[in-house]
Amino acid sequence: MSREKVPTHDEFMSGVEKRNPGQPEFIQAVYEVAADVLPFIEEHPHYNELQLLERMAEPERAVSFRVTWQDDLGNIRVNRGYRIQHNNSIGPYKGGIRFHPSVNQSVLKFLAFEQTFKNALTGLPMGGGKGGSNFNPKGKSEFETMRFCQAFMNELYRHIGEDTDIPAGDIGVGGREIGYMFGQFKKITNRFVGVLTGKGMDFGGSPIRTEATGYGAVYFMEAMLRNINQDLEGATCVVSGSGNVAQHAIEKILHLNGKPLTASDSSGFIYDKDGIDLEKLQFIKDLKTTRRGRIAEYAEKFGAEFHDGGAKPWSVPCDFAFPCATQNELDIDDAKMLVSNGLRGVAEGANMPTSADAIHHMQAARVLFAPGKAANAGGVAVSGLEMSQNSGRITWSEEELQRLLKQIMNDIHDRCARYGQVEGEKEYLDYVKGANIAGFVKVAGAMAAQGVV
Ligand code: NDP
Ligand code: 2IT
Repeated sequence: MSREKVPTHDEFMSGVEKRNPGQPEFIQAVYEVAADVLPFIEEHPHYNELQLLERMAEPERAVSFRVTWQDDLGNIRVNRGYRIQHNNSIGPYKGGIRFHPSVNQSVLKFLAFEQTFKNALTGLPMGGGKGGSNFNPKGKSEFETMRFCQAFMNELYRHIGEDTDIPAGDIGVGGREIGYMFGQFKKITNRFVGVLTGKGMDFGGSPIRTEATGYGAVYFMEAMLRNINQDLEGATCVVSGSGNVAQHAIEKILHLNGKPLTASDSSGFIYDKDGIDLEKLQFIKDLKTTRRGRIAEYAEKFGAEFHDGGAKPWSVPCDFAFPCATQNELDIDDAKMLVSNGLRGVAEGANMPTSADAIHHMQAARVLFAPGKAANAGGVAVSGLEMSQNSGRITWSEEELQRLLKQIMNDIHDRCARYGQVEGEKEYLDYVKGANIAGFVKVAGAMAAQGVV
């Protein structure tokens, strides 16, 4: 087979940009992966012959649909729903659903692209997908949320299935929303199957799925530190976000005797100089999961500082940073501030929270840096284990799942380390490059074996 030479990064990206106008997040995610993978392809030309990176940069299917529902006042409301089925080479499409006003096709395509690499890194047989809606859950009543979830599923059910595409939660979608969507899927299809993960424990959910993403991100940090004979004991940790991922990152930091100092939401961040302890964390969990209030209440209750106006916590001096809110929440100025304050490591609980120039700045300062597709893979990994339990109609014990999650995070660390060697460095690993290449190799191998389809 003959093929022209491997494209340069600029050549490759100019094609991606032409095909995806007005989609900056998607272009950003592909740009970062291509920067690491193209030099690897240069050394392994058969990937080029089969156009594997080009094929991976195109979702296999992108569905967009109208979601019509009625609010409590009787008004008819219209939102847009999406499901991006990015790549099913190594297993059925798998990935979360996001409800947030900022959701559009670019955001979901970036998330589905990242998910494909992430799921490959877990070692479990899951392809990549993502979905969601521009629906804003803030201020909605319980019944409005339920009616929206049902209306969303009225269309989504055609595109998903336990062996086709298995959605889960993400921003704005937690156990409550998954329950409503599952109920509607079951009503429409009359089938009780593991078509969604993150379900309640009474109807097919898995132990520790709720905790898995945050715990996993801290396990990944622990694994990077273990590799250089260090640990989290007594280390100060700055966390952004206060949702599912942030809460459980804080919890695991506490289990490992670290000191979490901050939490945030879109209105600003709290800085607790005494540290957030388990009791204060319980307040955050109740505040965010049950009462759905604002993080400023923490400052009032415990006398901590509150920085408003959407401020981010990166000005607080720390050993380790865990961005756990959303994409592009840590930029180059933040990175400079963190490094000058003595930062030692970052694990991304969120997807693509750090800009590329910020990553490069921190890596140049030899800060350990774990990208989201590796560090936050614990959530989807336990989702994969939920799928296995559902297929076998059994529930494994919590101890077993705790053990498997830790094992999977350590394995992901080792997969990234394998491809993350840095020339001239004995100890320092480039986990970004390692994750991108390890994910690529797995998906590309499966695609190559399955022919040009
Ligand atoms: P939640 O909805 O539980 O929490 C999201 C948190 O981030 C809230 O504190 C929210 O504040 C804040 N946030 C969201 N959007 C913005 C924004 N545009 N600006 C500022 N703050 C914002 O979501 P999760 O904790 O589940 O998800 C957090 C991140 O982790 C996302 O990037 C998600 O993709 C990623 N992730 C989640 C996984 C999971 O299992 N849930 C798995 C892997 C990754 P506010 O309430 O004010 O909006
Ligand atoms: O970004 C992610 O990995 C998730 N939101 C979880 C996906 C899943 O299928 O559990």
